[in-house]
Amino acid sequence: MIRAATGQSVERTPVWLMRQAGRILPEYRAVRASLSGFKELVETPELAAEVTIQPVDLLGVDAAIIFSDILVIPDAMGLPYRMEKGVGPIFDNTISEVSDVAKMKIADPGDDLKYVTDAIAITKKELNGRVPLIGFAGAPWTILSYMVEGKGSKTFSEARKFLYTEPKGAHELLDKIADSTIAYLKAQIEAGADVIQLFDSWAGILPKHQYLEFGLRYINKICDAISEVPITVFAKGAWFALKEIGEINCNTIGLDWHTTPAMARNLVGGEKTLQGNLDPCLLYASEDELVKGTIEMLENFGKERHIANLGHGVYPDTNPEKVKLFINTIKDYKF
Ligand code: 1CP
Repeated sequence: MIRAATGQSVERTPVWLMRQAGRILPEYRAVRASLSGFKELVETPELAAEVTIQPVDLLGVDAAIIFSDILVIPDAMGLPYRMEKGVGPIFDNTISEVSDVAKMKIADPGDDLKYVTDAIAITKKELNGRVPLIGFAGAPWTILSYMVEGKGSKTFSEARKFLYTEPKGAHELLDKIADSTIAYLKAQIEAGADVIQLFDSWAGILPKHQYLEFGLRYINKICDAISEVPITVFAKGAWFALKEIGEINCNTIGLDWHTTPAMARNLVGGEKTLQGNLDPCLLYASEDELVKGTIEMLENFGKERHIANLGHGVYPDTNPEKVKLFINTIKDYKF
């Protein structure tokens, strides 16, 4: 995976799945059932390490991704979240005006996020070099969305309203999130993360000019600050900004299923690795259709500079056997 990310030759296409830890495995649910909730799992390094390694052992993926959440950053900046069963994350306090932004601090990873770096150190030791470990964070725009909205949303119109009504406050907040994220990612790398991925899950809801101003500007700042390990930018729905994303100081660009490999390659040029992008719903189709679609994806990206993945996180009700078929089809394919 590291060779694919840095443009070196590979014997086959590497594969992992976004949201591979948690969600689909009964073995994950068994660990989770013994605890008070999601937060306890994330904040207990030995258990976070255990569920991080499960997909490596049980599914055979070529990378592990540390079990955590993008929302640990607002938590460390002074906006705690809780995970409500059947609802998702809830913030009891939110950002609604510029004076709220001033109250946010820059996260200190050595203090506020030590549970993540401890989990990374334990995972690295237990993986013992079998596969690389991916560290991650949310991109500033997506993190701002949750801090303003206070929960998930279909439209994130409160967060989008904030960009129009408080543009100066939005920039101040995005800058604080970016600085917190840089410190956090550097701490993850120091603890042992081999690759970093930024998740900009809500990139696609902004018009292009706003995404360049409030989204990519801060992804740029983070990527310019991280040169220790390869970095992947996954900006979901941001097909309209692929050319600009191709100019960022990153190694790999994650793609959702709205983009064809040819379109993406054409827009970003030959210097980046592409990651993705099978429609996660194809895992609900027949085995024959899944194998056919997976091989088509491999052939369309080509052997070099591709890391196979889905176009977004695997859905919780996906049959793990189908996930194994997806992975094994990639591992067995000969170019
Ligand atoms: O009770 C539970 O088990 C909670 C479910 C859960 C899990 C397993 C949440 C709540 N987060 C996670 C783990 C998680 N989240 C990981 C690590 C494990 C892995 O990759 O398998 C990662 C990388 C994330 C990232 C994440 N969290 C994103 C970005 C990726 C994406 O899917 O777009 C986002 C947007 C979140 C926020 C979040 N956390 C959890 C939920 C339900 C949500 C979405 C809230 C919403 O907008 O409705």
